[in-house]
Amino acid sequence: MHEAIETLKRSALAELSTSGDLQALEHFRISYLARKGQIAELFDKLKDAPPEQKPALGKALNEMRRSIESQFEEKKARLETGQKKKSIHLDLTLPGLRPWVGSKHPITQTLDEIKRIFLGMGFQVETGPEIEDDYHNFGALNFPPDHPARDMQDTFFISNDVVLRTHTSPVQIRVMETQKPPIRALIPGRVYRNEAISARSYCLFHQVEGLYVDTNVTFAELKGTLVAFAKQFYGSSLKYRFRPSFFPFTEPSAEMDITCFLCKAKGCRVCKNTGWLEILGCGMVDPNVFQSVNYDPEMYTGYAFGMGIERIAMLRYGIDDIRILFENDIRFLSQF
Ligand code: 2U9
Repeated sequence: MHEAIETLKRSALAELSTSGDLQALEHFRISYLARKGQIAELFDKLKDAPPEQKPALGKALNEMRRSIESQFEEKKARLETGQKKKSIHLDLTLPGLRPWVGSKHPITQTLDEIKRIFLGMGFQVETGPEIEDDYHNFGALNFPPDHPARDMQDTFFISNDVVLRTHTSPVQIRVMETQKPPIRALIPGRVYRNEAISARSYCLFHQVEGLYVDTNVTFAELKGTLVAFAKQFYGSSLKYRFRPSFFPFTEPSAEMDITCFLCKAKGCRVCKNTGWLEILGCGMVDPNVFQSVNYDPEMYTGYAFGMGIERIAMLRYGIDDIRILFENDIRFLSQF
């Protein structure tokens, strides 16, 4: 009898699913659910079943009837309110959706190109922490105790002795603390400065710095390396100049300018009518810095350089507001 219950349930539900209007549904009701319908007929047979099977069979019959009745009521309500079962409408003639293709952020693209050039000259990428102690960010780099960069106005302090690094130079200190010369390191990374936010400056930006330490490293090698870099990055026809400058960690120090590629050195708003663009700072590592890392300044010399990536990317792509590089606006980013 269990089999008969199951068979009736299956045929009732199949018929219910094909009953497309109220008339067909009424036909279904009479056939299955009415007082003399197929379900009632099966209930009648219960009296002939062996007494020990009656409770289980009664339960199965009741469940079958409840299930069919509830689906019948549901279908009836749906047909009465004119609702059809929700279906997915597909218009196969619509044009397809164009998938979004991601691209690298202009800062990453600029950094990748700089890395490619210096890796080709034997430099190796090194990284370090963005939260630094005062010693690695300032002391070991020959900043005097009263240097203005140590001021709250310029540096984000986490505690008296802990800062958000203001440059990537502490990584070079860490590299020299753990490795012996020769060293050819390229250090890209995020740095933080407590400056008023404007079109020209932001509270964080990216730098890439380089350090080369060995015996007999000269300023001529520094110039040769940086000119080779600039020619690959900006084009071989550029003109360049080195101007004297000052940094606590290098002596002598210089800044490198190239002829303005925006106005072909005729003078424009970006080069402030000088025809020159400053692209990086550099110098020979100060002997005091070597002393901090226990390198003998009589034995070793070295050069270092640094550049701000935002500035280089802004010049390269003609961007006039640094803030847009940090806003993640898809209308801006999808242009790269
Ligand atoms: C060690 C020794 C020397 C890194 C250097 C510069 C010159 C420089 C600026 C460029 C634009 C910072 O982002 S910016 O504002 N950097 O001009 N950086 S030499 O010299 C070092 C670093 C580490 C141990």
